[in-house]
Amino acid sequence: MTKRALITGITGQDGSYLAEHLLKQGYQVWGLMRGQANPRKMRVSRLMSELSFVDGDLMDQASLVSAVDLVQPDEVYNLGAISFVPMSWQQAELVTEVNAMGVLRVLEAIRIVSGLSSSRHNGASAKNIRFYQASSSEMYGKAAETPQRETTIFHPRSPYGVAKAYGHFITRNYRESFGMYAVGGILFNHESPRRGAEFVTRKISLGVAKIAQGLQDKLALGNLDALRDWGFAGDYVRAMHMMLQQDEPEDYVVGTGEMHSVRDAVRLAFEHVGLNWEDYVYIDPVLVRPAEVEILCADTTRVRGELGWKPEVDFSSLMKMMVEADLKHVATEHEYGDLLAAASW
Ligand code: NDP
Ligand code: GDR
Repeated sequence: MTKRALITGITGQDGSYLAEHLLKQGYQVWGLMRGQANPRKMRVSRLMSELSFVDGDLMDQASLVSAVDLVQPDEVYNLGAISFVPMSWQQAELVTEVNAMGVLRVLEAIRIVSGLSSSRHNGASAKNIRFYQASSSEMYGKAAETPQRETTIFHPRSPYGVAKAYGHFITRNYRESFGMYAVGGILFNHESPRRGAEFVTRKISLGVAKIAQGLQDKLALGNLDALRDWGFAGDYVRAMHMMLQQDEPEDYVVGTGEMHSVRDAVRLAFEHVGLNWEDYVYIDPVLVRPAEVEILCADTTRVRGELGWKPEVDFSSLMKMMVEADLKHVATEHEYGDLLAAASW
């Protein structure tokens, strides 16, 4: 029987890689699409003939019930979120609505469509629709230990991280309350040429490409000392899928287990085009966050040992891949726009 998957966040970085991965595995894939004539639909234009879309918004409970009812999925991947951390200080309530309450709404949609009573555990049918929640290493924030593992206590440092922690716990709670197959993948930063231009690796690769082609003089950045465990998005969507194929639902940390500073990322990217980063980069204090997450690094023992997952692309290859892709985009699009680049994936 062909499996059916519903992905929220289909127009995002991970949504596109996951859709590709699931289509290759023979799935029928539906993407939840919000808004009228969403311009970001272009981002999945390459997959248009194979993908189906269903209207819905994480802010709208009824739309999610209708979407789950229409698609009758075997697996739901909730990747939809406002994912840019700094925005969560400016629009904390909105970010909480989408990133926290949105998770509850998807779980409720699954519960309602599965015919599960909210007051009684009803085992077998509860496992029919499997649910993946896009949890985040931002939940660790100012963690008491490094590397961070599944049992490390959360100390989120942004409204985004707090909302993600709610999403993680409510997923676990629905698993425990209703016997749902519902898991949270605690994913560390993952990047690609499809990454939004506001995130630091893509900001760097785009900046380097424009500087190398004489279209930009300087690159403004914030905290260069922050340490992150950066991997390739295409690798991480495999882990999402694997998490839903296990006998028992479990949460996993997913990362490379290696950390690098923002400064390392900048140096590598500039080196790739034969330039010295110190001649171009300056610090803009506006880009320094109200409360920073200084150090994140994954303890990958369980994901490697129990799931058998491992990343294929290392940090240096990832930065090269992103710079190479942006050199091409910038060369063909002088008035560079993220959407135009996305259309040429
Ligand atoms: P993106 O920012 O690229 O994509 C976010 C997606 O969420 C977009 O498709 C957007 O759709 C959708 N979305 C936003 N608001 C709503 C809403 N109200 N209803 C429905 N959909 C909405 O994120 P990524 O692909 O990078 O990340 C995917 C998920 O993984 C996110 O939940 C993120 O928080 C989480 N995560 C990401 C990590 C990373 O390093 N990339 C690490 C850990 C977790 P639209 O086009 O309509 O705006
Ligand atoms: P992050 O990613 O906040 O970790 O969240 P981002 O790339 O935005 O920042 C990483 C680190 O780089 C520092 N930094 C800058 N960041 C940005 N965006 N722009 C700058 O100019 C800049 N200069 C320095 C930041 O301070 C930070 O320390 C990402 C998102 O995908 C989340 O949705 C996801 O949950 C986490 O990764 C895991």
